[in-house]
Amino acid sequence: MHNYLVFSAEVQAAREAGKPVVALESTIISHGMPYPQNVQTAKEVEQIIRDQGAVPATIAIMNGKIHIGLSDAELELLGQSRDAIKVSRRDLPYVLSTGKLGATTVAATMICAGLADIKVFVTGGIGGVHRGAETSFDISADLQELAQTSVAVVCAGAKSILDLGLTLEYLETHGVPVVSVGQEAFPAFFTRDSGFRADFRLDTAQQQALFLSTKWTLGLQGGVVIANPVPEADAMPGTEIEAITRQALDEAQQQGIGGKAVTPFLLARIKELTAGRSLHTNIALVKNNALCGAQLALAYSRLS
Ligand code: PSU
Ligand code: MN
Repeated sequence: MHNYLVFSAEVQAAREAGKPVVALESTIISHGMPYPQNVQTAKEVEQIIRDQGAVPATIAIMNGKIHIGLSDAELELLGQSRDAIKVSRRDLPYVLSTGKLGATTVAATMICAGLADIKVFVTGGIGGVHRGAETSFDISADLQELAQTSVAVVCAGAKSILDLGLTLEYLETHGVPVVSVGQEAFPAFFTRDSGFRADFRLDTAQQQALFLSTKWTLGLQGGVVIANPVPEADAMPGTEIEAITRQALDEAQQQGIGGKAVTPFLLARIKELTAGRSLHTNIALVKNNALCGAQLALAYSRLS
């Protein structure tokens, strides 16, 4: 298995020194944000994690290897690529065995983090149960991964392109705890309040770390959603984002967009329809999550 893992020098040094490492996904770079803001954001997010005293490990698939930690040149390659494959659990063996360039989703990043023994992973938003899933059956593999892979996923909740009520039901069924930070509400990515409550509220990194270690010490395998709301000043108006989301969903249906193309299509359309303001919010919330995730990784490593 370890033949597939390649660690950057920085991550390798952290492993040897026992320093906490924070995983970062790469679909957000290749399919979630435009160039050059994607690469710029990826670098800034990594620096926020370093400034807290942890080590960032952005994960991607290159030349038949799982790269844990990318160089600036590798981030640039991924950020500029037009044909990087969006890699979820299903896609991993294909992209690895063919040597193609792959950007990992939440699900695939969790798998790779698990293989590399990284317990905390920072992203923007998780995938979930799509609106209309009762007919489309479109449920992100992220949820099934959270059910089985023991990695904490720090995010700003999930976008309301999804059916957030059904997403939370699915997570409950699979025993995935949803923990919110600083509030009771489950956040909705662009906005702080989805109208649904998270299962638990744990405000400090120490509390969150104890929660993780308790779960995993008990042998309760699987992930934890650490839902950290977007800062108030960077949030978008809820009514505006709902109208735009409905329009993007209608367009996806009219154009017959299906399968793994759905989420990237909706993300790109929302960005266009908000004239880039959603991108500002997206960048702000990922940075905010990096701070939260770095502190959690530090607190968790102090426990063990
Ligand atoms: N939601 C976002 N931003 C993203 C994604 C989801 O707000 O960038 C990406 C993540 O990589 C996530 C993936 O894991 O989309 C989910 O895709 P799908 O719905 O096809 O499972
Ligand atoms: Mn899907």
